This record gives sequence, C-alpha cells and structure tokens, in this order.
Amino acid sequence: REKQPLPSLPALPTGNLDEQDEIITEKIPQSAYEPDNRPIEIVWKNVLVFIILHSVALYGLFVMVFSAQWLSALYTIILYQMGAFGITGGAHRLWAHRSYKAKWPLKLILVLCQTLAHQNSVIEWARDHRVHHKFQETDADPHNAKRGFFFSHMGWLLCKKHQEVKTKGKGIDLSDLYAEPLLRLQHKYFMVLMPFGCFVLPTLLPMVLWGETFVNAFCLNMFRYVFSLHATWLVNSAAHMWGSKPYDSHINPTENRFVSIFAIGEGWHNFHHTFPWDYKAAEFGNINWSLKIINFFARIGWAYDLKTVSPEMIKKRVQRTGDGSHEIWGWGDKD
Ligand code: ST9
Ligand code: ZN
Ligand code: ZN
Repeated sequence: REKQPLPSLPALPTGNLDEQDEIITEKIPQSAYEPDNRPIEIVWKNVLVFIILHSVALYGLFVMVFSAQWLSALYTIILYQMGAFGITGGAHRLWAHRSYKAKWPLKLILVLCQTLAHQNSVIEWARDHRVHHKFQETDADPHNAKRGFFFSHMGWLLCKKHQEVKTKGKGIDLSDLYAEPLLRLQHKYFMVLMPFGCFVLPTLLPMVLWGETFVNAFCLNMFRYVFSLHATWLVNSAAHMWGSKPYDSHINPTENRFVSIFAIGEGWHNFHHTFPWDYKAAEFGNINWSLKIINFFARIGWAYDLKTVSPEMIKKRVQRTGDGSHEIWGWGDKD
C-alpha cells in the first residue's frame, strides 16, 4: 500500500520561544502513518561493539563492588555525573533546545563533559534530538518508541536509520550549532577527542593519581560509560511508555520518576515534550540535579536568559490536555 504524504510542519522556532507553545507541539496526525514492515538493516559492527562494551562493563560492576579502591569507585560516580551534565545541561537543554544561554567558560565545561559522555558530537546529538521532537513517534523519529522498547532504547543504534529520518531531518535548521566554533571543532575532531576524553584519560587518571590497576581503571570506566548510556536511553524508551501524562495526554512521553533519578532530572518527559524550551525540563525542581547545576551557574553569571513557562500557561495546558493526574501534586508546592 502506498503511504500518504506527510503534512509539512512549521520549522522549529528559534530565538524567544516563550509564546510558541502551539507551534512546537503541533503533531503530525498519527493517522498519516502506517506501520513500516520493511526489514531492518542491522549494522553488525555496532552489535559487536556493544556486546564487547557490555561484557567489559559487567566486569566493571564486579570490580566496583569487590576489588576497586574506594577512591576509584567515588571517581567513577563523579565522572558519571559530569558526563550526564554534559548531556543534560549541554547537548540537551543548551544546544538542542536553546532553553538558556551560556558564557564561553560554561560552554567549554559542557563540551568537555559531553565528550566524556560520548553520545556522538553535540551537533549530531542535537540534530537527532531536534528531529525526535519535531517528528516524535513517527518513522522520521530516530528512536520512534512506537517500534517498541528495545528499538527506542538501543536498537536504533544497531541498524541503519529509516529513510524518513534522513529525508525529514534535512529540513531541520542547524545553523545556530554550526555558527559556534567550539561545536564545529568538537564535531570535526570528534574521532580524536572522543577516544581520548571518554576512554584514555578517564582510565589513566586513577592509575597515575592513586595507583589503581589498569584492569580496574579500564573496566570501571567502561561500566561508567555503559551505565550512563542506559540512563540516557531510558528517557527514549521507559519515559515514552510508562508514567503519567499530566500536561498532554495525547502524546506518549510520560512523567517517570525512576528515569529522572538516573538521568539526573530528564525523566519529566511529558512536561518536556509539551514545553521543550523550558530550561528546567520539568515543572518542579524535585529529582532534577541538572536544574540545580544550571541554577548554580546562573548565580555566578555563566548561565543566563533562562527560559521557563509561566504557571498560568502550564495550568491552562493541564486543564486543556492533561490526563487529570496533575491535581494530586498541587501547584508549585514542590519548587
Ligand atoms: C547515543 C546517543 O547513545 C543517545 C542519544 C539519546 C537521546 C536522548 C534524548 C533524551 C533527552 C534527555 C537527555 C537525557 C540525558 C541523561 C543523561 C544521563 C547519564 N537528520 O547516523 P548515520 C543523514 S550514541 C538529518 O551514520 P546510518 C546525514 O546525511 C552512542 N540527516 O546513519 C548523515 O550523514 P552526516 C555512541 C540525518 O548510516 C547520514 O544520514 N555512538 C540524520 O543510517 C548518515 O548518518 C554510537 O553508538 C538526521 N537526524 O547509520 C554510534 N541522521 O552525519 C551509533 C542521519 O555526515 N550510530 N542523517 O551528515 C551509528 O553507528 C549510526 O548512526 C547508525 C545509523 C548505524 C545508528
Ligand atoms: Zn522524547
Ligand atoms: Zn528534548
């Protein structure tokens, strides 16, 4: 059967997004899509790499519990938090959504932390993520949750992208990202910066600084990396499937407390897909470690122009499209 052509959507708004709720949250009617039954093209190299990564990471967990120095275990947790903030505060809230502005020292910290997290370069990450928001849960969504838990979690990184991702993705404006020399530099030299920043340096430091063994340091770092990948992927899988929908019951993203814990505040995904330009990525500040860090940088002046949705706008939206679960939380009392 032939697919119906997709209706065209307005481009992602840029600049001050405060008033553009309706534009960014406009959805492609799901009726325009039919399930795609074409066989997927598995990328066996990635399958092999992920099997190796997971095996070493499992051993890293064993090392963390039984044989690593306590300093190495603490260091692993700190690195995980730093990488996580590179993704949440950097690739996601700053660069993919432009939900606040940052001065260059903060940008430098963020790009270093994002390299430590290795989820591709900021430019590639933000491109896929903008495509995800604009075409959420359609064939053009890189990790379309309608294709199941495994596909949206990590399966999408193990096969070729759907042609719709590439075709529709071409219409996404990335000029603001390419206008930043720091991001261009990271993108251009990513295949040098990433191995060094995500694997070599994090392994060497505990060996040099407090005499950890190579095997322990290497496997702990792998555990840190794989754990942070799963924490991130849960936002695409679990937080698109399980949880409440207080802000918009017509979309699949949910409020998921469990995901928020591991993704340092990014599990409030029903709010985030409803109001993607809000720097808090949530209505409240609970279980939102990323918000606390951005607020700290705002206090010292490195983060500014923090965009946020007014309580009135949230209230109107909750009443209009929410699933009714919001009432039990009250208004603003968790801030
Ligand atoms: C990783 C990313 O894990 C995770 C992202 C998660 C996002 C989460 C979002 C949730 C938000 C909240 C954040 C929570 C954070 C919590 C932190 C807690 C710790 N538009 O990609 P290619 C075109 S990465 C437009 O190779 P293939 C383009 O021309 C893990 N065009 O497609 C492109 O060429 P170029 C580590 C697009 O060949 C060309 O297609 N990394 C788009 O189908 C080829 O692109 C890996 O494992 C688009 N969106 O291969 C790497 N996409 O780039 C895995 C593509 O030159 N990736 N085009 O412009 C791969 O090996 C491949 O991408 C592939 C697809 C095999 C998956
Ligand atoms: Zn999402
Ligand atoms: Zn987002």
